[in-house]
Amino acid sequence: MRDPQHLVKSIFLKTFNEEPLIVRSPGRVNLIGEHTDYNMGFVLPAAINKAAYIAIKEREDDTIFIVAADLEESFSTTVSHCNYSDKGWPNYVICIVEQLLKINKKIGGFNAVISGDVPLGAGMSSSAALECATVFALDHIFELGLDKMQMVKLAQKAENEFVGVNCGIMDQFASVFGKKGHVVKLDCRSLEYEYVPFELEGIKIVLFDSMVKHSLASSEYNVRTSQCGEGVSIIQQKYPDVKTLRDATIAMVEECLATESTDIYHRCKYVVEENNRLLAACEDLSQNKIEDFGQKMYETHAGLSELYEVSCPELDFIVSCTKKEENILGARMMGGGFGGCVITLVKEDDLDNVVKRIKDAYWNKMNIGMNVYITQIENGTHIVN
Ligand code: GAF
Repeated sequence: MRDPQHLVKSIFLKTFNEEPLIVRSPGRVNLIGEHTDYNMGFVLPAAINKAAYIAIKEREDDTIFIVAADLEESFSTTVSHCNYSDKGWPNYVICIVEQLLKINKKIGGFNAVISGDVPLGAGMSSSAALECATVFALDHIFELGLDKMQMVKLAQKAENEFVGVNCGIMDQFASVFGKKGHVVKLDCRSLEYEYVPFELEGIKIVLFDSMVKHSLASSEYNVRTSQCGEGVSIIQQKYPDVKTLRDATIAMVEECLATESTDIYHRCKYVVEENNRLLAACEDLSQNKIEDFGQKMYETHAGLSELYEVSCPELDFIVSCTKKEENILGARMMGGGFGGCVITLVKEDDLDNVVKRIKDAYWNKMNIGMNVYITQIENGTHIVN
């Protein structure tokens, strides 16, 4: 694959014959704290060495002309009559334009070339990365004066409204605020955050991609968000101060939900446990107890699979394979679920052999060739030229 940064630049120069601004916005991993963001809990993501790129420059007129470098396709519309495209891919740019116009930001026409190396549909937030690259780039060329948190919220709103997924703030936040060598402990209620160093001697973050892109992901995601909301409404009848699952305790969940629908009880139990688990995992990190941290990742997977029911046989199988490897410290499915990647912490010494054994086992059992990504933690959205 060609380097996407060079690709967007060379295609921009060739197509428009002028020098663009280039913005890089990364995909993300999340170490622990899954499905906690929209419940106003904590998450622990990091931006990675795979990113979306946009090369961009303003135009004299109000035309928006976008080229997808990898597809060799283009799309054009105007700011005054801004349309979505049947092709799909331009809409991750257009949905940002739409949000900016809604808040009365003055933007003009622009030329853009987009590309990236965040695998699509692998749960590494390729769409959030492109949306964040776009809002950052438009803010810069049209001097809109947005701060980073406003960009994150605008990109999240675009995803909610255009993609129709009631996602939380984690993916956009990680893409914009990521910091090299650090995970970000984000409190999704107050939006306060802390950078926690995550450069573990001899340990790599390795993603095993199940290659499953489940069509249920968006619809089931929205079912989960409303089940959590229903759980909160029931708990509130007895404990009015509970506004979100972040405010609930396990004791409250047991008292108020154990006799309710099993689904609601299980979903809420998982979320409250996961939030507590994340806080304990951060303690492990601060004391360098990485084995304990890894065990908590396994507990998260069990909760996601059995209580939250967002895993799938392929992800469960990969996690079961990792348990046989003494050089894997922890593993769990990552992101929304129903496919995508398993995130693992692997000791570097035996990395090649571990990867080979898991790839082989997956092929033998599922007849699927998997991709494996050895990630590094990089900085969030920034200008690269
Ligand atoms: C998806 C969403 F976009 C995030 O907001 C988050 O809820 C995640 O699933 C699950 O933790 O990536």
